[in-house]
Amino acid sequence: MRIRIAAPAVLAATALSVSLLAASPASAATVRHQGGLHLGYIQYDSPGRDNRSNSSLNAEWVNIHNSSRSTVQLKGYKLKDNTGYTYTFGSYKIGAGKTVKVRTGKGRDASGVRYWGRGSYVWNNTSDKARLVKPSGSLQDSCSWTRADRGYKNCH
Ligand SMILES: [Ca+2]
Repeated sequence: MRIRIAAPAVLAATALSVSLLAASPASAATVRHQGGLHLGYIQYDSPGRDNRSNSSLNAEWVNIHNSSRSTVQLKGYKLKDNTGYTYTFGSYKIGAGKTVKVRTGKGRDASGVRYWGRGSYVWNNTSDKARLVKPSGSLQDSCSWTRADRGYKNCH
């Protein structure tokens, strides 16, 4: 009789631990990046055929978003792919709540947009990992994708 009463208690305890496990990935996501500076949307597969034209190269881009409450100076921050290709920011202040887009091709830097200046694509269409590295060399944020992401990834 005692055993029959104990069984529902075990089930209840199991259900509780399952709900705790289900909650943990969400809390891990909120602390994934430090200081509010993080990778946002990434258009890793340029729409249309990869013909290496400058407009196609510039249709491949990474957004970096500042969700902190203060302006961040990006000078010395690096954006890296899996191969080791690296874009290093010059002096650029990203305001609180603002986004800066780093396009792969050539162009004139302006507010909200930086140009890597490459003559070939950087982000692999099948799978790759973007890394945002601090001037100190430590990792600020990273985001990876696979073919299943269909050309576009939301890393927020
Ligand atoms: Ca690409």
